This record gives sequence, structure tokens and C-alpha cells, in this order.
Amino acid sequence: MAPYEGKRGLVLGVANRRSIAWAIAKRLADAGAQLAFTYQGERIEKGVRELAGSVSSPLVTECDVRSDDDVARVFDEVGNAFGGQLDLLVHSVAYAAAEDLEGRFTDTPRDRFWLALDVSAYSLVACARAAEPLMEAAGGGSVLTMTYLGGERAVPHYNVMGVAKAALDASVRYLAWDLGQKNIRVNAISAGPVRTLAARSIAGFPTMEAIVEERSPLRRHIDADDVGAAASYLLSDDAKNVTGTILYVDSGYHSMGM
Ligand code: 0WE
Repeated sequence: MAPYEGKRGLVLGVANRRSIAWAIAKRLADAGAQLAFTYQGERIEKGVRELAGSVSSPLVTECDVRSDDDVARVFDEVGNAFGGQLDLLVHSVAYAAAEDLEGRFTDTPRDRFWLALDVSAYSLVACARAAEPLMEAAGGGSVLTMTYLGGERAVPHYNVMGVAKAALDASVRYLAWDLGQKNIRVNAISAGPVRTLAARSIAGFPTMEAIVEERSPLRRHIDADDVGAAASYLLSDDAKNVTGTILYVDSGYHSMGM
């Protein structure tokens, strides 16, 4: 089956083949979608171009989501590549300074607090706004972002990223309201810990996986492909009346109290 045949999407947040964004992109591409990609920084450009090439992507371009000019240019290029229309937007972008993901949240300085919220939360608003006319031209669209339980509960060391995810979650709901009248849906997946480039630099990541294996109802950790499968549902017409929501792909961990 190729339920994404004729669908055009933009994917932000691929760093390498282990990225959650790549697992989502691969699913969509295998189901027939045409995908454009953005990457952040020259260090990963070659790798992202290779991955994008493997799914015949028509566009790979750099995007610094902190820059309104860059976001405008990127969506201009996307419009040109896709005949002025866009159906899917995958936002899998987050950043906090490494030193703010250890130690005390209390010590987060002002500039790095706003950096984390800028890259990890406001970027969704900027991208949704830029996508709006292209999705409207397509008769509607679907926007998906990645969140984490640390935005709803205090997860030790997640710190300022938790505050950014709380802002992201609320942004999903307000964007869903605004864009719903144009048949644009906005949702998030809340994934359990997944071993990606972003995760590997985090001390205690294996411990987090072990905790999920011990305490989640399904007693196993999840992988990027589990997220890809959930994404392919939320982005599809099967979810045509699903918006403003968070879908947990975490072996049920979020439902526990102990
Ligand atoms: O959202 C995340 C991590 C996102 C992230 C990761 C990094 C590592 C490298 C954002 N910024 C950076 N900055 C870097 O310099 N997750 C859901 C994974 C994660 O990160 C944690 C977690 C979990 C889970 C950090 C502390 C505690 C738990």
C-alpha cells in the first residue's frame, strides 16, 4: 500500500540514520511521500544529503530555526520544489546547552533558558506559520512535533528542556485551534527515551532505558521505528479528525504513578 502517494512533506531534524526524524521520514517515503529535508550545520550536511538521496528527495537545505529569514527562505524553497503546496510537516528539533541538562534547573542562566525555548518551542510556531499558506493551498495539512514527558513532570536533569517541552505542548494546542479552520492538524508524539545522537551524549541514558524496562506496563524500551509507525498514523488521513493531541509512544510509562 502507498497511502502517502502524492503527499509532499518537509522534515526538520534529521542528524543521522538513528534520528527519530529519519525513522519517520523513511516510513513516509516508503509509503510514497515526496520529502524535503533541512539540516542544522555543515558537520551533518553530507550525511543528511546521503539519506535524503536514498529516498529521492527533491530538496535538502540548511535551516537555522532561530532565524526568521532562514525559515522564510526554506519555505520559499519548499514551495518552489512542491508547486506551492505542502501536506506534511515533521518537526523533530530541540536544543539545550549540554551543561543545562545536568546539575540544577535552578542554575539555568537567562540566555540559555531562552535559547532552549527558541530552538525547541518557538521554532514550531515559526514553521507552522510559514507552512500555513502552502498547506492551505493543498486543502489542508498535518503538522507533527516530538515532545517528552519531562514537559509535564519533573524528570531529573531534563531541566530547561522540560520547560521548553511544556511550551511546545501548549503551542501544539494553540496552533491546532488557529490552523484547524484551514484543515491543518497539529499533534505531538511523546516518545520514551530513544538512543539517538542527542541521547548518547546524555549521562545516565542506559539507566533511563533500564527504568522504562522495569516500570513501564510493557516492560520494554522503545525505538525510533515505533515512533515512525505512530507518526505515519498521525500524519495520515486515518487521523483526519485528530488534532491538538499528544500520542504517547512509551510502553505506557506515562500512565504509572510509581
Ligand atoms: O528531548 C530530549 C533531548 C534533547 C536534547 C539533547 C541534547 C544533547 C546534546 C536537547 N539538547 C541537547 N543538547 C546537547 O548538547 N530527550 C527527550 C532525551 C532526553 O534528554 C535528557 C533526558 C531524556 C529522556 C536529558 C536529561 C534527562 C533525561
